[in-house]
Amino acid sequence: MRYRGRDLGGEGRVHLVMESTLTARDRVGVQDFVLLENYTSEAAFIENLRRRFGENLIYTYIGSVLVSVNPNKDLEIYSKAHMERYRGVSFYEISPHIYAVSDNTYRAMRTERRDQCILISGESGAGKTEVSKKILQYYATTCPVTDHLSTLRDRLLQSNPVLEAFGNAKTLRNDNSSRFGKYMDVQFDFRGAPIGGHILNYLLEKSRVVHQNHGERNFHIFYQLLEGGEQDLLSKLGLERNAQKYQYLVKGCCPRVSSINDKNDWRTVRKALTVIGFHEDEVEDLLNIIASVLHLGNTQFGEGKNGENQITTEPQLKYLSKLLGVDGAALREALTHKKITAKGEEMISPLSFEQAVAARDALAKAVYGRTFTWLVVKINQSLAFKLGKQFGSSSVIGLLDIYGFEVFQHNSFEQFCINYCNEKLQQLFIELTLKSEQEEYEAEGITWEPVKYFDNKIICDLVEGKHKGLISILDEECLRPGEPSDISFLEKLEDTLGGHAHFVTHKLSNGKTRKAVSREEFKLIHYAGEVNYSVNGFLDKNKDLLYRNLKEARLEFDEALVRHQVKYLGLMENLRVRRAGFAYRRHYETFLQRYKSLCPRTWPNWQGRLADGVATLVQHLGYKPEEYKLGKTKIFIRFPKTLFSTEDSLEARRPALGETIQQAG
Ligand code: AD9
Ligand code: MG
Repeated sequence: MRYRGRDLGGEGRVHLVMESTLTARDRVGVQDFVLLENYTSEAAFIENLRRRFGENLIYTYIGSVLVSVNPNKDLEIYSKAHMERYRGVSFYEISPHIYAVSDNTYRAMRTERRDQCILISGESGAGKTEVSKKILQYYATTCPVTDHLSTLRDRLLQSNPVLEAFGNAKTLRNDNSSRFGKYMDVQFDFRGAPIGGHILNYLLEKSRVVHQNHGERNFHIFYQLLEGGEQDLLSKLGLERNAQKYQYLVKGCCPRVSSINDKNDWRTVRKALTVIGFHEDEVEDLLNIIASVLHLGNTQFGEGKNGENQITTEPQLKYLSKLLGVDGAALREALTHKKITAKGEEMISPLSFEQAVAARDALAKAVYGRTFTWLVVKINQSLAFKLGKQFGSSSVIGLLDIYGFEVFQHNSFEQFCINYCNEKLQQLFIELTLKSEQEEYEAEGITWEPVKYFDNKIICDLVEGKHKGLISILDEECLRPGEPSDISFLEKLEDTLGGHAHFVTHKLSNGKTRKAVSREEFKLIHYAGEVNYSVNGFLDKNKDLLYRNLKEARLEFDEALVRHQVKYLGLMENLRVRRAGFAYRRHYETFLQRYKSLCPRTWPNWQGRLADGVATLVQHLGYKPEEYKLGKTKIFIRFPKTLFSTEDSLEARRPALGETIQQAG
């Protein structure tokens, strides 16, 4: 998992590591991967993560990128005191933490008056959502807040339990897995106080409403309502306090989860809805809809006297009509018939049993999906910045929390969407990392050799290219008159994309067949690895986006999992980029202030230009020309060991320095 904030205070980097002894460094590893001696070795990279993890040090930098390993246990590192420790402190002066990233991002926003964004990525269960909450808590606790803004702050925080209740579920991988993507903007005024927020949601896994894999659950809200709802409320909604009674809740065979307390969570959500500003009648509407989804799931069909397909569960129909406020007869008709237009005339045609079940499930998914969208709209209304112009111009910090790259034995449209999304994120990430690095060298007048890296734009173009991209071809096939099918879509792909270096089907150019890809699959060679996608269901799913999820859960340091993520997140590449340039940069003033005691000509005070003072100092220290460069305002040091030896000299001189100061005192 990684985060990116802007690196405001490049100087001061690795301060803590340098303060520690070599032995300690060996034990806890390095806190910034750019310090790794053997930085091209994946094994050394993972060993460093392992050592730090063993010491409960879950965060490590690669420059301004923060890598985090989920501890899956509560660590005492998120208290208010910890937050205070990271306030206003330069990025590398203190051990790596999400609060350091949060604080630096915040300060960059304020000083540069530019919008900032923190990108969070990683596999399911990596801890993305947890960290996005920690960032929000950090801002809520440390930013200035006046009385009338405290309401907004509370609403921002309370939006999480509500969105999680309706958009998260237990999966095989994560008991609280986000089944939607979220981009949240927090808006700040000129004083740095949070004044508004906005949430963009996408790709809710609506299919979960009607089906869950074994060992998984539906969205939390259903269980919360049944466990925590007052008896009166349940009676009004026609519900029983037993999840086993509801078809949409029994598919995964796990109504209860040991790590989840649905009753308590229900109270939290009810309170949060009130804090956010939902009126009682709006909450009632919301719960009516949740209950009606459960009733829909229990709506059964059977054969009537004349062989027609009909609803056999009258009580459900009664509740549905009451809760949704629709006429019972109209609902009955809608669930068992469809309208078709033939020769310009509208006709009603009965649905078969299978068609009726599919229509029922489609209705449940649509109702839930729209309710979720409505919920986000309501939350956004409550977070909207309404305080007028007296607060001056504002800037935002955005938080992105999406799915991670995933590969299963069987991959379908869902994995295609997720992996494409990650491909885009990876592209953005590499571009930003390189760009900001290059910009700094340019601004400081430093020449450097750019590092070659794999540009995954070629894969993004393959997927999103106009007319010739995979998505365009899919859309065109969905709209094509005639009888488009998943296989005709695959054939179109072969015609258009065959021969592309990152696209493979079973057909070989010599007319023979490739065994590794079946006749119903295409393979994409992604940045992070090769994935075979089965085209089955692509057309239907493209019209109605759904999602599903994975396998076993990640409690100790799982090397295979870590290795995979190191690979797919491109961390080694990122490290190479960082190391190919200059590992450290410091403003002349900071550098001189810290090390001036190591040179008689700069101690106790250098009177001339700062750049000349630094040049004098490093010459005295014996830096070789290839080890450093002097920019306009900063010194750039290529190798960590150069700075290590300077730090060691400082460490060795400290007692003597102390004596001098004492004597002078
Ligand atoms: V998914 O893609 O939405 O399925 P996430 O969001 O990456 O996934 P999440 O934040 O939900 O994972 O974390 C999974 C679980 O790991 C949490 O419910 C916690 O129990 C646990 N976790 C995550 N981060 C931390 C942490 N910093 N400290 C302790 C953590 N536990
Ligand atoms: Mg999540």
